[in-house]
Formats: sequence, C-alpha cells, structure tokens
Amino acid sequence: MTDFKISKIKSRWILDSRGIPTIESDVFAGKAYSRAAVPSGASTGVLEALELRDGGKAFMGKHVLKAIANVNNILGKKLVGFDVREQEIIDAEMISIDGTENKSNLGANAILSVSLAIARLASQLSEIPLFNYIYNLAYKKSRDDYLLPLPCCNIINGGEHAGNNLSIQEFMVLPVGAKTFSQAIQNVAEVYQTLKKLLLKKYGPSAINVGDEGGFAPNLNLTSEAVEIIIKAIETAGFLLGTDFVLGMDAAASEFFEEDFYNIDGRKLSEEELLEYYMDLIHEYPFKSIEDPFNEKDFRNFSNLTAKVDESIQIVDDDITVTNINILEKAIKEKAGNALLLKVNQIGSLTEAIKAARMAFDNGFNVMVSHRSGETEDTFIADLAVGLCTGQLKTGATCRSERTGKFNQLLRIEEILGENAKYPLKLNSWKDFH
Ligand code: 2PG
Ligand code: MG
Repeated sequence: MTDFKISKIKSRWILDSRGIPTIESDVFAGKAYSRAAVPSGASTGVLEALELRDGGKAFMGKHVLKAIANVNNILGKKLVGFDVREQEIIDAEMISIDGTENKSNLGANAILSVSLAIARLASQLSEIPLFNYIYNLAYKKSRDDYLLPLPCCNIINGGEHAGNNLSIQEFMVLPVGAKTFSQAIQNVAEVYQTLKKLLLKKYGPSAINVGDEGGFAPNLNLTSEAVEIIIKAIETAGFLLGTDFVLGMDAAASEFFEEDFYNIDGRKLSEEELLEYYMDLIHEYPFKSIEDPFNEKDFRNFSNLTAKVDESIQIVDDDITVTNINILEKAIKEKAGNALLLKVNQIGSLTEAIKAARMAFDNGFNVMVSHRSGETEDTFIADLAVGLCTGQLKTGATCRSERTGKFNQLLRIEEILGENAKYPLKLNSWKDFH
C-alpha cells in the first residue's frame, strides 16, 4: 500500500541563476520524496507576497536561513501526517499558520517550496505525470489531450535584466506558425542563432553577451533598433513575419516610470504619449502581446490601452495583479488588461495560483505562465502550463539551462502525450480545453 502521508520535510539553500541563494525543500512520505525550488524576481511588483530574506551581512542580506528554519522547524513539524493529495487543505493550513495577508511571517518562498514539492510528490506516488495531476487538481476532472504552450521567448533582454540602455525589459518572439511544440522551439532556436550572427556583425562581440533570461543584451538605445534586428533575424532564418512569428514585449514600465513621466528611448513621455507610442509600435510591427505597459498602479491606462487595441492583442497583467485574485478581480472589473501573467512565487502557493488562473479564464482573460528572472533548474512551471492548459508560457530564450530546462521538459511531455499533445493555433486556444 502506498503511503501518502507526510513523514518529514527538509529544506536547504541552493543558488539561483544569478548566484543568489534561494530555498529548496524535500517533502517525504515514508522513503519516497519530491523536491521543489523557488525562483526570484528582479522587477518585482510591490504587492507580491513576501520573499523572506535574512538581512544582515551574509549574501549581502539575501540569505534565506530564516525561511529555511521556518520550513524545518515549523511547517516540517505541523504538516507531518497530512496526505499529500490534499493540496488545498495543506496550502490552507500553511497560510493559516503564517497568519498574514502577504505570507510575511513564514515567507512566501518557504511556503511555496513546500506547496510545489507536495504536488510533485502526490503525482509521483499516484504514478501520473505532474501535468496530468495538476489538471485533475485544477479542474476536478481528467482528460487525455493537453494543450502545450506557445513558447513566448525573450530573445533580447533590457531593463532590469541587462546592463544596457534598453528601457523595455523583454523583446519576445511568438512562434505561432508552428504545428507542434517541438517545431516551435526549433524555430525559435534558429531565429536566436541567426540573431546572434546579425548582432555580432552589426554591433561587434559585446552585443552577443546574454542577459538574465538568456536573451542577448546588446547595448542598444532604442526599442525600434531591437525590434528591427529581431525582424531581420526572423526573415533571415527563413520565416515569415506575421505568419510564422508574431512579436511580444514585457515593457515592465514601473521600472522606467519616474513619478509623472516615463523615461523611454532617451525621451520623457507622458502617459498619453506612452499610449500613443504603443499604438504606433502595434501599427508598425506585428505585436500581439504587451505586458505591463504602464506602471503597476495605473489601472486606468491599462484599461485605456486594452480598449484601444484590437482584441487579437493581449495586454498582459504582471506587476499590476501579482497573481493575486483580489487584485485580479479589480483588473477584470475595470477591463485593465485581458491576460494574466501567472507566477507561482508572486502569491506563494499552488492552490492560490490555480485559483488565479481559473478566475482569469472564467472571465475571458488569457493566462501566460511565467518564470522569474532569477530561476533554478526546477521545471515545475513547464508542467503547470500544460496542466492548466494555458496555451502560453514565457521562460526566457533558448539559452542557459535554467531556461532551456523548461523547454526540455516540454519536449518530454510532448513525447509522453504523442498525438494527445496539441499546439495552440491562437492565443486563446485554451477555450477548447477547460
Ligand atoms: C517579468 C519577470 C519575468 P522578474 O517581469 O515578467 O520575465 O521578471 O522575474 O525580474 O520580475
Ligand atoms: Mg513582467
């Protein structure tokens, strides 16, 4: 008889992709165990659940020994005996032990490491793949075919993720013309390698250094320069712009917002001018996804832009909603955006992340599962994107193992599913899967 009851939890620190410590937890049921690690952002939303750091000298204040102690000494004791298949009950228990709105007692990083490891252990002990387990958990039913995500790949890095002058944080290519996930990621990898050659030729060797998310970080000054060279790479690699690939961006505008203007491309734009700036970009180039176009408090301008763009274009809420259902509710009500960026560590438990995704879908919003700029080798979000059938995932470029690990897990999932692996034909393909 399989033993599903938690017998022990053990947490430790590991290094994330920027060399900053983060927390990893092992949850045991008898001799079996599963493990999960927690990522960390650089351009974080102010209302994100609290990532507990020690302060003081070690790792420049960024050590996570307090969070680790909270798992080993508190959660590890209180959760013994819980059945790992009771994800919602265990997450609720951890939230209640923490007792704060933003998980500031135990740390969202402490709670999340346990929450994800529990789901992984339950899937392992139930002998079903993690994506399958997540689907059953989220939708309380089962299915045979799954929607693999469109990989929204960030191939030029700017903003907080790179040491260059680009104001826009992420320039993404979306391989919408592919018929399968594996073809899609191959197409992106070919564009990425072509872009490398073009950048080297035009700007010299320093232009092919990469940023935090594996995209190139050339020292360009203008958004248009980055977009133009990406388009050239798409075409040089033999693809059709608009058909094989469309474009996406994460402006992460809170990072270049300065009280009453936006500092972009060496200019100071008012909010009205910034809105026009996006409209011009959309007019000139096939942008189909724009994330965080205004600062995270500006619901009004998120609404204005959403109302102005064609409905085939996504306005993605990240820092503004921080995967929090109470804030998402406001965004839905005010039509501030039409898509949710889903980051498990913004909210701190799997149950709450699933709730946010379901609320988004129930209200017609798209959902894009997302990594953080500080990542680990943990590939949980690949299974999460498939399990929720979001049809979209952003996890950087086809470079650096903490990014490619997620794509590689998706290649394995595609293989497991065979003909039951579907690939999105449009950004809201999820509608057929829920
Ligand atoms: C974002 C993320 C991930 P960070 O803004 O969407 O790309 O960046 O993890 O630094 O918040
Ligand atoms: Mg973002």
